[in-house]
This record gives sequence, structure tokens and C-alpha cells, in this order.
Amino acid sequence: MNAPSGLPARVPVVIIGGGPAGLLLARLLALGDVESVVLERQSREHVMARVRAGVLEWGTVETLRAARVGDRMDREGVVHDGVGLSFSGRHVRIDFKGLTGKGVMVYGQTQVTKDLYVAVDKADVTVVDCAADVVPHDLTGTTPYVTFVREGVSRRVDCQYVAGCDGAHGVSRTAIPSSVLRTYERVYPFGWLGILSETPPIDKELIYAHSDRGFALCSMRHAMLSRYYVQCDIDDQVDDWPDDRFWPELRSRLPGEVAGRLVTGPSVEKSLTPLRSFVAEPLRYGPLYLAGDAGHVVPPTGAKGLNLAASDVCYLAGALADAVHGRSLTGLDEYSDRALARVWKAVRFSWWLTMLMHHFPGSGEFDRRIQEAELDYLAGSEAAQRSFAENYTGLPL
Ligand code: RFL
Ligand code: PHB
Repeated sequence: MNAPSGLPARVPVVIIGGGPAGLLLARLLALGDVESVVLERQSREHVMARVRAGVLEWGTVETLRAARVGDRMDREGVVHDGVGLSFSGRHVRIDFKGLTGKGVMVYGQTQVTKDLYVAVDKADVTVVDCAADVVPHDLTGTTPYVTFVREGVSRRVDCQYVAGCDGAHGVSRTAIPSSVLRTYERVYPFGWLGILSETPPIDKELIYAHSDRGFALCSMRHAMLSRYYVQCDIDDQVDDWPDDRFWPELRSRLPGEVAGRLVTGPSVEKSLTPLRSFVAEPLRYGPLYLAGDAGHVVPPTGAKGLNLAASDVCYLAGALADAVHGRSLTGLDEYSDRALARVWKAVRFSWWLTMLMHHFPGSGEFDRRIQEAELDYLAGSEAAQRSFAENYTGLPL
């Protein structure tokens, strides 16, 4: 539903944010017989139109299957057993399957979100869209509740627990007093300009490209939909990047034999992403639990954001079900430490790959040679490739 006509007065869990973290949590809770209400600030059309992640770790694939939202992913997603790295005119393949026994699934976040909406609707979860001024209350007392405004009318839902799944710019994290919350941040001095085009992908696997002109990424959604990114200046606007600037720039950042295969066409979507790493600790304040981008943000270089949202939710759903059904509070007590241990490793990997692949303004010859030496080491060392493959395909849940 998307209107609050049948809004329950009380549920065990109120979920703030109807992105992938919030919807997956609602779905897993429903499967565990725990009722929830999802409060989403945007319209459903807006949420479903956002183009974001494209790569699912194997643990995320299994979590989506366990949530019984994996059928279309298994039909339409494409398993990739490796990835390409290009630098200094060379192209090197990292063989995920050979090195770790698993691959990744290329299936867009937009599709994951659609599948989750279908599932939560079927499970009769109340999802309120266009919910303005969402505020959690009484987080230090015994009667937590959440208020919001829809179509000018103020509403209230009482609960035992609040899940803050409202992304990097949500309200949940700001409800934690600064005396409790520690934050860690690294802002990178560039952005990514991304486009979608209805053209065949340049390769059957993703290519991460290091070049003197900056980073580029060749990704895809399916056989006739390509996703490409180029590193751009931090102050650039989408209008600075008409297609006739984008395509030659992308081509110039790829080795000649790879660039020769590039098929260009009009872009059908174009967006800019600033890059940063951010972690908030702890992920719990009283009955409030943060999951996904609400608690941590990674640069897209390592393809980890959506996957971390899924692993947080996997831990949190089980812990909330145990608590609500009176089985145990241990999962909730351990949630923040358990999730953060995994988060920090993905933050490290995303930071490392960002530092390795991008051109940093003001950096000199020495920095470039260090990057090239590390890439050459990666190209020649099975140990280095195994470490890359292990992190990219996903550390254990
Ligand atoms: P989301 O997706 O931001 O959803 C949060 C939801 O909360 C709503 N909201 C509120 N609702 C109520 N009240 C409020 N006050 C609210 N404030 C916000 C928002 O409208 C929204 O619907 O966070 P979530 O669910 O934690 O999911 C996180 C992922 O979306 C994110 O980490 C990924 O998209 C990151 N990411 C990638 N992750 C990967 O795993 N693999 C990738 O290949 C990958 N590529 C990417 C990416 C992110 C990108 N951008 C645009 C940042 C590529 C890009 C370009
Ligand atoms: C994407 O396809 O959008 C994508 C893939 C890999 C990344 C980031 C984004 O590291």
C-alpha cells in the first residue's frame, strides 16, 4: 500500500527508509513473522527510477534467494566469473572463480528494488511513501514511536524497535546524540560521471581502467544496456558532460585494443556521484538500529554499498526476530560490533581500490609510479589476485 488508510497503530518494528536496506529488512521480518511498517520519504516511482549499483556479491545473491526474491535475478542476472583491470596499455583478467570458487552477479539495484516491492506488497507489509518529517521519539525511554506527516496529516506508529535504513542523508543517524556517535570520514577530491546507453557492453566482464587521464569503469546491465563511468572533477555538473565529450574521454582511458570495441550511442541516463568513505559508530542507540548507507558510505569503486546494506540487514533481521519472539537479545546486543567488523573491511577495500585506480589532483610522478607498480604486482602475483578476488566477491557473512 502507499496510503496510510490502514496504518497500524503499533508494530514491533518501524523501518525508516524504503530503499534496498529497508525493503529487504521488511521482507525478511515478514518471513520471520514480525510485522513492520516502512516509512519512505519519496514516491515509489522515484525510488524505482534510481540507477545505482550493479554488482551483487555471492552472499547478497544468497540472501536475496533466502528472502525469496531471487527468481527474476536468477533468470535475468548474469554471473561473472572474473573482472578486467587495464593500465599502462595492458589488460589483465582476475579469475574470481578459479581463485575463490565463486563469482558475482550483475543485476541492477533498480531491479532488486522492484523485486523487493513486489514481495513486500504480497506479504501485506505497510509501505508508506511520500512520508514527510519522519521523526523517531523516546529512544531513551520505554515507549519508542515514530511520527510523520502524509498529505498534511500527522501520524504516529508505536513500536518496540526502529530500524534506520534511510540512507546517507536520512534522519535516523541524526537522532543519535553527538556525545554517543563517532564518525570517520574520507572525502575524495573527484567524482564519477555515469551514463547508461542502449548499446552492447564493450566486454562480457567489467573493466576497471587506470590511466593518466583518470579512472574509467565499463559495466553493464544486460546485453543491450551498458553502464560506463569516468572520473571527473569534483565541481563538474552533468551539463559539462555532453555525450560528444563523454565517449572520446572514455575511449582515451582504455587500452587501444579494448577501446576499439567500444560501441557508442545516445545516453539514456546521466548522473554524477561524489566519492567518500564514511562510518558511524555505534550502529545502535537504545531501540534504534542503523543499517546500510544510514550507517556507512563507501565510494562505488569496490561495488560494496548495496552489498553492505544486505549484510547488515541479514544480521539485523535475525536479531530482531529473535528479540520480538522473546528467544534472545544477544543478536541485537552484538549487532553493531558484528556489522561494523564486516563494514570496516569493505571500507578498507573500497578505499584501497579508489587510491589505486584514480588520478589524484596535485599528485606527482612518484605517486603514479607507485600505482603502476602495485598494478603490475597485482597482474603478476596470484596471492595479490586471490586477495582482490576474495574481497571483491565478498568476505563471509
Ligand atoms: P538508499 O538506497 O539511499 O535508501 C534509503 C532510502 O531512505 C529514504 N529516506 C528517507 N525516508 C524517510 N524519511 C527520511 N528522512 C528519509 N531520508 C531518506 C530515501 O529516499 C531512500 O529511498 O540506502 P540503502 O537502502 O542503505 O541502500 C544503499 C545502496 O543504495 C548504496 O549503498 C548503493 O547504491 C551503492 N552503490 C553500489 N553498491 C554496490 O554494492 N555495488 C555497486 O555496484 C554500486 N554502485 C553505488 C554504485 C552507488 C552509486 N551512487 C549513485 C551513490 C554506483 C553509484 C553511482
Ligand atoms: C555499476 O554497474 O553501476 C557499477 C559496477 C561496479 C562498480 C560500481 C558501479 O564498482
